[in-house]
Amino acid sequence: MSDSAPLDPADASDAAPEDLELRPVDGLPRWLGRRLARAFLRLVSMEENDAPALARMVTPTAGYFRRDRHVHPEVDPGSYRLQLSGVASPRTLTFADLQALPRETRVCVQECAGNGNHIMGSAGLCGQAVWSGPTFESLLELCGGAGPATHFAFHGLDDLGVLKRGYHYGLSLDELVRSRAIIALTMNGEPLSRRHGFPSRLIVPQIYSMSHVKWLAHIEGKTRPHMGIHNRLVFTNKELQAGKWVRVQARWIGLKSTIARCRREGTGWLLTGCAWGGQHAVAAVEVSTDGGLSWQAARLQTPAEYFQEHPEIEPEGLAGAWSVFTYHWRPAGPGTFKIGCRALDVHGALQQLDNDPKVHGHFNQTRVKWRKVSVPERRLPPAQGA
Ligand SMILES: Nc1nc2c(c(=O)[nH]1)N[C@H]1C(S)=C(S)[C@@H](COP(=O)(O)O)O[C@H]1N2
Ligand SMILES: [Mo]
Repeated sequence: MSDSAPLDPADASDAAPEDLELRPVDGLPRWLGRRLARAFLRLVSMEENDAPALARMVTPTAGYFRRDRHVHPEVDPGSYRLQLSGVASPRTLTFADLQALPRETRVCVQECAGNGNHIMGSAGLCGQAVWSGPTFESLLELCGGAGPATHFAFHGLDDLGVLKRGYHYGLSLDELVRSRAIIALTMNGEPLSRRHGFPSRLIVPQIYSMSHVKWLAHIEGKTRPHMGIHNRLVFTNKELQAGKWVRVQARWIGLKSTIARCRREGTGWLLTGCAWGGQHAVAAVEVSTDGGLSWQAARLQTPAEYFQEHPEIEPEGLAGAWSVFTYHWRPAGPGTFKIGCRALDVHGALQQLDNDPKVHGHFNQTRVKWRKVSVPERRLPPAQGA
């Protein structure tokens, strides 16, 4: 079936809404309703993306999800300094120094580690933007290499009051190199906005975004893992390993997908969404419109296909970027349906219906995200000339 089936002429006067609401089956939106859930999330400094924005390859900056601790420092680029310590030759860089360095681009899923957990349900704490800036490795080169450092802590300028320090998160040198981390200076072709970390932030493709430290002030080389509160406690799960439950830190994004939009198309509906995560590229997405009794193949558009006319984006810059999928849905009639999708990666791993039973906690929720959708009665078009 073609991707844009010609519109049924009857649709022009069809009064059915263009988009159908996709209602999460669990979490705050289910218990409180959508608006109260949003207000609650705002109270704890979370703003979700509207679902339809996730049905696209690039999530617009306006409305892009936000997650922090209520504090958004206003940084003067003239007096801004980025300190690099614990490396072979420590340095302090100005904003102009950073801007003068060669840049690379990353098309990168950003996802809060707790996105889509049983409390939030809605799975809007994610997005995919185009980021550019010097690579983390190029900064190390400026400093004569990592020196003794095997791990790095990234410190933000957002003073958190009680904790007396800015937000901070640590990763290993190996993780930063494998993920091709960059110090982003732009988002979707514009300088970073204040809420997303101006003047610079860390971007770590394929690793959950608690590590994407905004308003970056200090990169601290260390000889052992950084065990600040966010590493040690806040973003951790318990995992069953060799018969014992051990605490593990949120890291690599798991295999996921979500249906983000359901809009009228011809005599039926077009479901659109995105699929990402895991350590391997997404190979296929399947959609179920009967609560998992049956699954049908969706049509996938990979980031490589979408960005082929953008030679400035190297293939390595697309690692971990999400694919977008579409599915033409022709429900037999009106009613309420439970719809969901699951991703399959190029090595045959399939997204599961439930979270891994050997993992307890709010993070890395890979289970299929069901949505309820009410398909209206089709109204007959008014008689011609009426
Ligand atoms: N300085 C700083 N960086 C931060 C945070 C923060 O509170 N302070 N929150 C982190 C978390 S938990 C997430 S999910 C992402 C969200 O990035 P965004 O607000 O640009 O969407 O930023 C990360 N970087
Ligand atoms: Mo987060």
